[in-house]
Amino acid sequence: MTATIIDGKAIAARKRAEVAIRVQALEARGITPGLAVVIVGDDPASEVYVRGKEKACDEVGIYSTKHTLPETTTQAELLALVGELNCRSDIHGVLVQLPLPGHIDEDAVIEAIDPAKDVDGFHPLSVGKMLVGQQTFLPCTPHGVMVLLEETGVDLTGKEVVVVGRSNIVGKPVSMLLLSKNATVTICHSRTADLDFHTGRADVLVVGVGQPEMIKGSAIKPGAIVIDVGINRVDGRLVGDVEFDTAVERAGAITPVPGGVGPMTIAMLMDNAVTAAERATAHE
Ligand code: NAP
Ligand code: LUD
Repeated sequence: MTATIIDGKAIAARKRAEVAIRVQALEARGITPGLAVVIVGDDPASEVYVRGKEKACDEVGIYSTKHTLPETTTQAELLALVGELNCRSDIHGVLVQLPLPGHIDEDAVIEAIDPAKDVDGFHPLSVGKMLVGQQTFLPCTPHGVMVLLEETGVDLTGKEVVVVGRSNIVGKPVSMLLLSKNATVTICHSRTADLDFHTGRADVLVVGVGQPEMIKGSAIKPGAIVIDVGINRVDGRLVGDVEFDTAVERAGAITPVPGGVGPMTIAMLMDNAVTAAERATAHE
């Protein structure tokens, strides 16, 4: 039996279409949602992702501005730009693409973003609100993972869910969202003693480690739902953190790379940008 392929590309397209309808409703009130994307340096992967974000903005009707700064930009210069964007009334969402050059303190930049415009959901206030279940901006990739799981129809209540990776942008937040849906969540990382033991018990396995094809089919519970967040370039080809060819023979459902979580990250960003505009203009 081979797994059902979870078509992130198609699900993301549907989400963008839903967002476009909300943009029309804002337009009818004379409001155009605006998103500012800041990119520092010339990391080729970041450029691809930011281009995808601009293209999605055009498609759904969000006004977007792109701010490309040189690798040599100082932290003070970047903070000054973030400060300007925070003040602009035509910009409802501000995003600084990561990673930043080594001489810039990422935490300081994230904290400088107005939480009302934090469409990445990376600000500590946003993270804290998510943790306690208050309304905020959910981080795009973890939120995209939750939407993909919802689309499979799985009821997470009581399920054994294993997350591999504990980063601030993937593993930790996705674990908290899964917990909020009543899953029993195990978080694994580079110091986990027996990774296969944990992955082999997972009804739902979410992997975000940045290690090409690290999780083999033999480590997956037969019939499990596998969400592969990883994006790795190997010999000019994109592969996930899961070895797709062996995993697809074991899993019940699996996301491909590309065409899985990646497009969802962008779709959920569109959702957050429009939400930011809706919230900022609720009393207009
Ligand atoms: P990261 O910050 O490098 O974190 C990697 C995590 O994986 C860490 O928690 C690390 O453990 C763990 N890990 C590394 N090697 C491991 C091993 N051999 N066994 C078990 N755990 C291991 O990476 P990230 O930002 O979370 O990104 C992870 C992957 O997702 C990357 O491929 C990235 O490109 C991709 N990504 C995709 C999207 C998307 O939209 N699809 C979004 C974000 C990231 P320690 O904490 O112990 O070091
Ligand atoms: N920083 C992100 N850094 C990296 N894949 C993305 C991403 C689209 N501040 C901030 O955009 O949300 C972010 N906010 N991230 N990422 C990763 C992470 C950030 C990753 C993949 C894709 C955004 C994407 O569209 C395509 C796919 O998987 O099908 C493939 C695109 C390709 O590389 O050809």
